[in-house]
Amino acid sequence: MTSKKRYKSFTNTDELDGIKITPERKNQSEHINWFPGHMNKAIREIKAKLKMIDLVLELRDARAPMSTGNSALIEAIGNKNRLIIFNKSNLVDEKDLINWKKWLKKNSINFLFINALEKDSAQRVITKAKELILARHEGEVDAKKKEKFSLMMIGLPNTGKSTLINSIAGRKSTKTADKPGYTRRQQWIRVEETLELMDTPGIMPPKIATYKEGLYLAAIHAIPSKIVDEETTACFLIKYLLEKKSLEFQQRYNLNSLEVDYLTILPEIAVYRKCLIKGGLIDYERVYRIVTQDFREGKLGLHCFQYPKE
Ligand SMILES: Nc1nc2c(ncn2[C@@H]2O[C@H](COP(=O)(O)OP(=O)(O)OP(=O)(O)O)[C@@H](O)[C@H]2O)c(=O)[nH]1
Ligand SMILES: [Mg+2]
Repeated sequence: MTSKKRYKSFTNTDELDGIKITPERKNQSEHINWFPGHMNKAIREIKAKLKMIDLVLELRDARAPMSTGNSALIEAIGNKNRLIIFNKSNLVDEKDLINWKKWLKKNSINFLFINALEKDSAQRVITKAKELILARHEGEVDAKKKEKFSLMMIGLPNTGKSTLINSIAGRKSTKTADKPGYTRRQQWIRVEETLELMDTPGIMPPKIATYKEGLYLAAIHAIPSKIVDEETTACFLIKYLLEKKSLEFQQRYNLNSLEVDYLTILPEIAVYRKCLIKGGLIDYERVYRIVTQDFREGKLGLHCFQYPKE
């Protein structure tokens, strides 16, 4: 719906000062949190099923490898064997991937970087999962004859758990959507006689450590816009891309310079993408949506918010 309040005059950029526009203008100590009741229930249900599971596949988003971990989930699975899968690696720069792989190897962590939409990734997950399960049973009588593998998919919302299950199964066995919190209940998916997978609802950490991490999670869409609005997410992203001097960002919106304040960028994008309404007013909501969506689809370059700790 069009409301006067949503639009600011393009010709008078001073008006921008009048509106709530940046994280700075909000309370910086503000905490971002999203932990609806069904997530608590989902943790209890994971614990209840662990006995039947050979290996837990923990899905994370490769654009925020640390912030998409969840200590509450790790605690819930206890000492169950775990493989960490960094999904959406097609949206991450090769250099970042190399750094992370080095760090993970050095720390003896079982991991894979994948793109859940690809068949080849699904195959790599199954091969590695079976390898880890058999290695744990090594030395046991009949270990090599283990005939049935039960895997459980866990992780934050929207990390691609259901998508990976469908790629492994080779059919649409569970529903997916670019909507955090889409899967609401556990579901077993039988891939073949010898392989079954459990889909689970995405679970957030009960407390997100810092405001910045909350913004990373909003940017990759692990948190819905009803919790962090698109204005906050888009302004954070624009500042991040300016700081990184992203040429893809500059080219996509035909920006004059990256050496400017992000407030200068908003009208530029609006003009270039025709987010204007009668009287030269800017539809800011549309600008925010375009930037957020383009970033999530990798159209503003390949990025990773976090670097491995030395
Ligand atoms: N670019 C890209 N998109 C992906 C990848 N994997 C999943 N997606 C997309 O991410 C969105 C979320 O996927 P889902 O599989 O529904 O995520 P989920 O982890 O099951 O989410 P919840 O059910 O909310 O916990 C969908 O739009 C997928 O198409 C990937 O490797 N690369
Ligand atoms: Mg799901």
